[in-house]
Amino acid sequence: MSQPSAAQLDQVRAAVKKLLHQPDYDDGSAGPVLVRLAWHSAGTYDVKTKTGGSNGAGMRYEAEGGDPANAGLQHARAFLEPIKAQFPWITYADLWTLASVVAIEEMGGPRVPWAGGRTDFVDDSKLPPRGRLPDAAQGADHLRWIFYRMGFNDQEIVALSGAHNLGRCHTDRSGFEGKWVNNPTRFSNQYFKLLKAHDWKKKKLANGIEQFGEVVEELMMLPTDMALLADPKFKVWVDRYADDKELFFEHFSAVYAKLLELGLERDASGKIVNDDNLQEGYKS
Ligand code: CCH
Repeated sequence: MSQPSAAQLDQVRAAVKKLLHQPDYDDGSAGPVLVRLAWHSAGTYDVKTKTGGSNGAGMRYEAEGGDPANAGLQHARAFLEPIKAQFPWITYADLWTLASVVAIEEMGGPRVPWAGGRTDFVDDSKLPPRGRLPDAAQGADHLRWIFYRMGFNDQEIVALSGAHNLGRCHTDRSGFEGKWVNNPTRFSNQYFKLLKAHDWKKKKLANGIEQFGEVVEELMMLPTDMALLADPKFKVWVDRYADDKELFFEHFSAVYAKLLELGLERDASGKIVNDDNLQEGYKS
């Protein structure tokens, strides 16, 4: 069998669309947690050592899946299991990343270019150590340290952070609590608007964790979200994205596509090169 065809991938896309509606889960959609799954699978990448990244879907195993930073993402993986069972030819690594771009688009966000070819082979020598994902209690220096390691610049950091339009924090996962925007299942630039509009005040939760809150709508911001406002170089992009939804969508699409490609090398035709571990169904 050669690479999965566009028609096959369309079947997977359709199945993901159907699965997004989850009336008994959070705000009624599996979308936000699927986006977080894909981001955490890719966001372990290190450009210097070429370790980490979405290839391999290592989060299925304890070494990566048990990282406290990944708490709660088992729900996202469980949502996708029936699709994997229905379409066994797709790798987990492709399914997780593809599901997130379907979710973003279905929630009203931009279409994100996506290409398949990731394998489920976990190379132990390339396992990302824990601590590669951002710590929400920190500030701008930490964000740069984490995202420069993946190869992103300041503009890209701010654009990616706009994903916090979606979903919420859960006390039993990260210790933080609440959502960033009023409609957390609709992709928009509301996060940037609210970041600027409200008078965010430090607030200590019952568990001792500090986040930011405002009294008007009972929304929240993480310390790292507030760092985007406080840092002049980040703030330039917060301002631009708050004012211009089109620009944000365009930049988000580009940077999210780049995130999902971290660690993959393709030839001019888009085929993954230097990978002997392609799943049987993907070999041409
Ligand atoms: Fe995030 N994020 N994120 N985030 N995130 C959380 C939830 C979501 C940080 C911390 C947290 C990105 C960047 C950062 C989503 C997408 C992205 C939570 C709550 C914390 C904490 C987890 C919980 O309790 O369930 C930090 C720090 C950074 C630094 O930049 C990026 C980049 C993306 C995607 C492009 C999404 C979506 C959620 C909601 C998940 C849900 O379950 O609703």
